[in-house]
Amino acid sequence: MGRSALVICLTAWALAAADYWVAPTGDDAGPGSSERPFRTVQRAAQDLQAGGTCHLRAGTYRETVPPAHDGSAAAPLVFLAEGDVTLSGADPVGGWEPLAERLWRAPLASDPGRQTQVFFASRMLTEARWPDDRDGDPFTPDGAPLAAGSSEAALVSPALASAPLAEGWPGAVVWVMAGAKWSSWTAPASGFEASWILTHMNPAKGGEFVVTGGRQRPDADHEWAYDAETKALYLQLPAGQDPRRDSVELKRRQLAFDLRGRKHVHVRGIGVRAASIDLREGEGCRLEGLRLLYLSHSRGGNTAGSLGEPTGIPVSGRSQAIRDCETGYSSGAGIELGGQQNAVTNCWIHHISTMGCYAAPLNLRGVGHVVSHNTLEFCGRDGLQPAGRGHVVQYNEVREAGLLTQDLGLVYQGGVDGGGTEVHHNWFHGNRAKACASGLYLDNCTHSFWLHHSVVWDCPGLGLQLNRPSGYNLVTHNTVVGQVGHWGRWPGREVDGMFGDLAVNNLVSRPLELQPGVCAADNLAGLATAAPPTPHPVIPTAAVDRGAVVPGLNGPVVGAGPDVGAYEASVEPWRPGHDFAKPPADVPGQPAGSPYANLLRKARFEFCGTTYGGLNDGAIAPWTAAGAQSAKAVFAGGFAGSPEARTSRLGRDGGGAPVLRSAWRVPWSNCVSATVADEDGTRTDDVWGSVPAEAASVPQGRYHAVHSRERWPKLRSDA
Ligand SMILES: [Ca+2]
Ligand SMILES: [Ca+2]
Repeated sequence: MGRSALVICLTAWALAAADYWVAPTGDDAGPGSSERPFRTVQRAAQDLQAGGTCHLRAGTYRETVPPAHDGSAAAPLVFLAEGDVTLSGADPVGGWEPLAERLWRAPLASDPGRQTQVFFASRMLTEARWPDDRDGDPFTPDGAPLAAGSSEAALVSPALASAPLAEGWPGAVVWVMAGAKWSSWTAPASGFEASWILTHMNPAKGGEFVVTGGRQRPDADHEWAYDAETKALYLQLPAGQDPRRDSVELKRRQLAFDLRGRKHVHVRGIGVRAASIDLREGEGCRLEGLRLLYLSHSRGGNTAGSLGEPTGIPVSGRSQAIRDCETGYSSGAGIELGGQQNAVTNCWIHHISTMGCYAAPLNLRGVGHVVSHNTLEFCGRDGLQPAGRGHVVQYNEVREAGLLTQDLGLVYQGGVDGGGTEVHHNWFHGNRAKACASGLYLDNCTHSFWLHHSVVWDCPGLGLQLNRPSGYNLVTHNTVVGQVGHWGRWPGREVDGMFGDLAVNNLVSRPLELQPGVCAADNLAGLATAAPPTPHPVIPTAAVDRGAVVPGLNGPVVGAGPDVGAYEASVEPWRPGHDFAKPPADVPGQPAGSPYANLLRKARFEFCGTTYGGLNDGAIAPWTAAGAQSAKAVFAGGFAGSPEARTSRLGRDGGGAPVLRSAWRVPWSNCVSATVADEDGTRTDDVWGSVPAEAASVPQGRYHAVHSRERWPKLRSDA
């Protein structure tokens, strides 16, 4: 048998896997053929094998689909919409009777829980709350003002005097946005378990709150409530609207597809409503051309910083892809991307984090993801949080963030080593936070990012913010309408530095304010235009050919030299964001890398091992103890008080390093010291780092110990 014959056999086998059809008018007792389709997708999913396709005819399916089998890379398991298909997490509610003017009641046997939603004529309604929501917009909380005397134990407000709450309190949940307003917190009305965020969210500092649920009855149009005593759902509608005429739906299922642990399952063209899809711990699954609306909802009850549960589309495992999808309306995240080498491409993700917490349209963790050509907009807090390491974040447009919170960025991350994450060719604009509204914002102890060729505008705080300590962050060829600056958490301490940071060839509308130790050269201040970039920012004549030639950092160059800023004159301008009409190809998932990046990952020590904002990867990976090689423990007090630290190079800022407090629970045993040679072998340094699992010791000659501009080629003096 020749090679060609073998190929034919494999193809024939792939085609042999049975296809199934499903239609709302079908019958699960039938064969699931095109002529006699099944009625449920679940039924088809039981029998569907690798290489088979489940064809969904137009209509609404109210079920959670757990495929029983895996596909393979060559023969995926496919769920394909044929026509307008919706998988809904909600069920119709009938049996409505009028109680009083505009108030309606229907029997409901059991409490639908804190994650439910009610829809009337496809509109999402509001769970009964005080004060009432004035406009149906979750980004205007319409809360009661907190007065002096408030604390996490008791909320004080003069507005309470007129609240009809005496019977409504039991079981109610309070949502509070207070203090520094980094995040909301929620608690049962009877009490709250204090956590870290309360020290900054203390309601004594003012803010607002809303009381939801409990035994409140609807007292405003478009409010609903469930009452366990009468086992009934209550609804107030505007005069003339009738739940016996238009449909009422109640969310009953969290998932449309449960793809946890599944391999090579593809879902194409399907609409999902009031439900999500779980892609954790899988491999090679692919969501393509989906429209997911109202994917996550919760009233909370014991939250601070995050909802404490998976929200949006949770993804882990490896080689998973979400592309050409619309994902909208989540009280938590849009997509939570963990695991390895997963991709989100050409997606439109909007109206996210209506709870006002650290959930974002895209929350990254894990390693080596690609986030390309997406539009992320209308966010309670940040637009994108790139925790984890080695990601590529490119050609995205991120806008309209900070609608509920303060001190945030369109891209925001604190306390991680990015391990070479590259953020490039993006537009970041429209931060609406009332305070500290930044564009690109790497908060304290964030290291080893490369930010390049992005444009930032319409951010009243800092356009680009690197909070100290900050290390090995490369900032090159960006156009920033606004200021580039930094803020230190521990002023006056030598630990509070910007070791290894670099800023080159940036076009900025205001002077750069960075520490003297930062290698800053060939930037142009005062020239970035305030106009939005359509199709790209105006490139000032003074910026043309004016940039430093640094191989590996410049983009395409026309003329005598690279232009300063994100765009090169005479080169076809790039445009970020999603385009469903002309979807971009899948992109390779590797950072290009810079010769100037820090190669020793986690050479600085962060808030590792803690759940800083709930966003860290929670581990010091990829490092483990060096064993017999040279492992040493540094105890509370950290580098500043340690003789070993004082002789170290990487991981400190010419005399210091981040002070690590024991309360941060850094796994000290992972820390090692080692002696390494500089790249060219001319200098030997003691470094502090941790040793990766794959290496028994730190090999010599791989690591940059560069922190002075003398190493930089052809840099002119700064403007
Ligand atoms: Ca109300
Ligand atoms: Ca509102």
